[in-house]
Amino acid sequence: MTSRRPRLAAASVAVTTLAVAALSTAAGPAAAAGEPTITADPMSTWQTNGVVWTLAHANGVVYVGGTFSKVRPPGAAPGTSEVARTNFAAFDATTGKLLDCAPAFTGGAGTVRALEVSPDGKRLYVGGSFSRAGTVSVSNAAAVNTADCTVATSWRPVVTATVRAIESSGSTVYLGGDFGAVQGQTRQRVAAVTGTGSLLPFRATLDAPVRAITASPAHGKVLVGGDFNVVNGASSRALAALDPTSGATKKTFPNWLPSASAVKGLANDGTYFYLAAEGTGSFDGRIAGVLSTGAMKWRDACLGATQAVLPHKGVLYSVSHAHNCGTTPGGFPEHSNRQHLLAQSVADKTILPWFPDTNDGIGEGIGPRAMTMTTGEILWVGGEFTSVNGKAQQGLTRFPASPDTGAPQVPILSGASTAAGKITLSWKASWDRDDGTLTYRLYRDGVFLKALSRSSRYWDRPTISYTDTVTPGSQHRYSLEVTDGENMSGRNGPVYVTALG
Ligand SMILES: [Ca+2]
Repeated sequence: MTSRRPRLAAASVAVTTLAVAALSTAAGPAAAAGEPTITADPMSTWQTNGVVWTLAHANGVVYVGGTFSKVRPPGAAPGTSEVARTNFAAFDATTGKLLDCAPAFTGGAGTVRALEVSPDGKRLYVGGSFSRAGTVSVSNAAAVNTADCTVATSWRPVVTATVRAIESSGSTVYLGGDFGAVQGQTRQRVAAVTGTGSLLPFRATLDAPVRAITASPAHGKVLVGGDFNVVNGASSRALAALDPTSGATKKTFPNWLPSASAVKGLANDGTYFYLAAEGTGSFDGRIAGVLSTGAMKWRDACLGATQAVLPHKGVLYSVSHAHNCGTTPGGFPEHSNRQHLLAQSVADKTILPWFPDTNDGIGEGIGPRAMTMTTGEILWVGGEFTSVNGKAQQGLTRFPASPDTGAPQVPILSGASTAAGKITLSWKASWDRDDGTLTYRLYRDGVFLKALSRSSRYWDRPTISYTDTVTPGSQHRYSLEVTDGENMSGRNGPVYVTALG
């Protein structure tokens, strides 16, 4: 958070040197260069009564797809104040207000698994397992006109099974999923159609479902991820780069992912692509690759299945249930807590000090599953959680870029004198969900004495001490407060200490 905070710059000049010098081994090089994340402070958000699988936004509206039948206002307990919404809902991206746009997606398994907005913002493409969108008969894929929320009767490709991924690129709409045919033609797990739903020649054959697609027309590539082992007859575990027009293989990745790992999410920022991996006792983390060459940029080794990735302003946000990031810079050793949201430096994979969290929740019990960043820089997160930062909140939450509203807790202060005229104050470092370096302000007899900045994380809270020099034999009253740069804790203490004479 530090880099986007004008007030801190003026207030912290005196402690800048200390802050940099104090960075512990928990913080990698990216942390030293600043903390460019959004906040970890949730905004008031509506809730769902089931799993949110996918999110998208356009024109100030956030669209939510999943497996649910009701939504309810912020703060409402399960089963209260509910409004019917069948596997689809729309909200004002900024105010969070529930909108009237509400075609029901029904039939089939009755679930929405993919949402994607066209480049011009006029269409919302919807994939999943359903046979009706509102009153319109469809086959696992549909389009909603964003201007008036009508279901587009002109875009109704017939897809034989669940659609799990959609990528809209130029005038082409790529579909990925479990299917074997589209518009009556053989298409094994991936296909491309036009904006009017006509099947394009693009064709690739994969031996297992596609779960994620990201296109980079500038690099002449469509990347697909999923459960597969073989792409167009060649070994390419869980990831492949295809020609955007023909579907021919541009690059295989036979050795990037072990056989027990699948790709659950893909995204790109125009230079790099990023994947989210889920493994069973296997690779579970994130990989960054170079779009132009297909070379690996980095991979982390966190354990705890990753579901989605979202690059934004040099930070890779991800949702997972990471419980061991011990070999990743800035990461934590194995612990019983499952950390469900992470931010990493795109440059070097360092885990940044951004630790909002959810619980595991319902369904498979893996917490969040989807993200979208609005143009107003609000990160919406959806999934199967039922709490956020320890408070009841089901299915949806969101975090703004500012303001940071979370104050760190003031630590317990203790003091003792071990030498004539010397009083040593000590305390265990506090921590903050979106600030890695906190500033501790000591007071002696009600007067400001000293500011100390130290790096801390919730799993790494060093003991901090400061030795004051006073008149031998004199008694003093000490208290302590701590700030993240924007929010000041209460002041604790006081503790009374008499210096040895
Ligand atoms: Ca903070």
